[in-house]
Amino acid sequence: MVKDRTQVAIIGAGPSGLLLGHLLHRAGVETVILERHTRAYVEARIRAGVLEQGTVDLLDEIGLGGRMRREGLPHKGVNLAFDGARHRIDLFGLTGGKKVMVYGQTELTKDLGDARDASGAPIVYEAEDVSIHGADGESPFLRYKKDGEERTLACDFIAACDGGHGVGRRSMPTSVIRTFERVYPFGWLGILADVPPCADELIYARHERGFALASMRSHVRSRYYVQCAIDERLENWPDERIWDELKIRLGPEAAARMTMGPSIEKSVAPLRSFVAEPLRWGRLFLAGDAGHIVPPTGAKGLNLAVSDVRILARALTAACQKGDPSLIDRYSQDCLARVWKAVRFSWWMTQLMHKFGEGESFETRVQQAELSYLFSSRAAQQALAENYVGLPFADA
Ligand code: RFL
Ligand code: PHB
Repeated sequence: MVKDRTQVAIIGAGPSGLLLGHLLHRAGVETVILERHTRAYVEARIRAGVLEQGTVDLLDEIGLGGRMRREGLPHKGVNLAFDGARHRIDLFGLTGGKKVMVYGQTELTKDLGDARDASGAPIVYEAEDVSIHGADGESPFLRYKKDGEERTLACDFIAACDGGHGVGRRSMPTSVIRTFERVYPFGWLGILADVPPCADELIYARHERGFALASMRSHVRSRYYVQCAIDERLENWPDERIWDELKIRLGPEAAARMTMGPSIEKSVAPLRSFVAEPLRWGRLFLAGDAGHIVPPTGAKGLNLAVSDVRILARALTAACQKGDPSLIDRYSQDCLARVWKAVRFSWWMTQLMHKFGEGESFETRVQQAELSYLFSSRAAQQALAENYVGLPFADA
C-alpha cells in the first residue's frame, strides 16, 4: 500500500479543485488533488460560459488572466427577449462600470491545469473509489485506488471539490447536514457550433414555446440552449429542429442574423436548485457544486465555486500556517450568505423566463407583468444587472 501525506487533500480537478490548489500553492500550502476522470475528459466538458467581474478580477490578481484577456469577450450588456421585442440591460451603465467576461469553462480549466503543471504540485487522475476517513477527528485521510493499487493520503484538511455527485457530501452524517432543493420540470438542450453568434451580446428569451438562450464562446463559435423536456431524447432533436426552434424563440432580429451549422456538441442538462448546510464537518469542507447547485439561467454556478474557493483558501492558509482556526470556523456561514443570494437570483431568472405549463395561467400573467415592469423600471434593471455581474465576494 502506498502511503502519502499532504496538508490539504483536494477531491476533484474541476474549476473548484484546481483553483483551490492554485491559491493554496501561492500561499505555500501543500496539496494533492485526486480526480476520478482523465484530464482529457475533465477539460472537454462543455459547461459555463460567463465569468462575473469578481471572478475575472481574481484571475487577473493571481496571474491567470492572460489568455482570458486575449481570447475572452468582455460584455457590457445582456438582452432579454419577450413578446417579439428585445430589451438590452446595460450592465456597465447600471453597475458603475462592471462587465462580465464570456470565456468557456473548458478554457479556464485548461489554464488552471497548466498552472498546476507549472507549480509541480501533484494531481492524480483516474483515482478510483476515493473514500473519506476520520474527518471529525484530528487525523483525517483518504483511501483510493490507482491502477488497481490501494493508496492512502493522510492530511490536515480535506476539501471536497467533487461536484454535485461526489463523495464529499455523501460522507457527512445525515444528522449534521440539512439540504434544500427545488427541481424544475424541464431541462436545457445545449448545442455548440462553429458559426458566428447571432448577436453581439447574450439573449435570454421567454417564449410561449419555451425558453431559449443565445450565447457564444468566440466570434466564430456559438453556444445555444432551448428549454426541453426533462427526459428529452437527443434523437428527437436533429440539428435542423434546434435551429428552427431557436429562430422562433429568439425572435426575428436574431433569426435574421443566425448562421446555422452542424453541432459539434449536443447535450441535455436538468435544472435544479440545491443547497447543503453546513458546508463543513470537522476537517471536511464542501466547495462549489459539491455544496450547492443552481440552474444555469443566472450563469452563477462556476462563479459561486470561485467565491467559495477564495474564502476556503484564506481560511485553510490561516489554519495551516498560523494554527488560526477562526476563518475555518466561519467558512460555512461566510459562503452561505452569498450562495443563497445567487440561489435566489438563479431561481428568479428561471421562474421569469421559462414555460411552466400549457396555455395562459396566473403564472404566465405574473411573468408578463414582471417582464413589463423590468423593461420600464431602471431600479428593476439595476437589481438584475447588479446580480448578473456578481454580488461582491463575502470577504472583499
Ligand atoms: P465540477 O466541475 O463538477 O468538478 C467536480 C470534479 O470532481 C470530480 N469527482 C471526483 N473525483 C474523485 N473522486 C470522486 N469520488 C469524484 N466525484 C467527482 C469530477 O470528475 C469533476 O472533475 O464541479 P466544480 O469544480 O465545483 O465546478 C462547478 C461548475 O462546473 C458548475 O457550477 C458550472 O459548470 C455551472 N454552469 C455555469 N456556471 C456559471 O458560472 N456560468 C455559466 O454560464 C454556467 N453555465 C453551467 C452552465 C452548468 C451547466 N450544466 C451542464 C450543469 C451551463 C450548463 C449547461
Ligand atoms: C453558456 O454560454 O454556456 C451560458 C451562458 C449563460 C448562461 C448559461 C450558460 O446563463
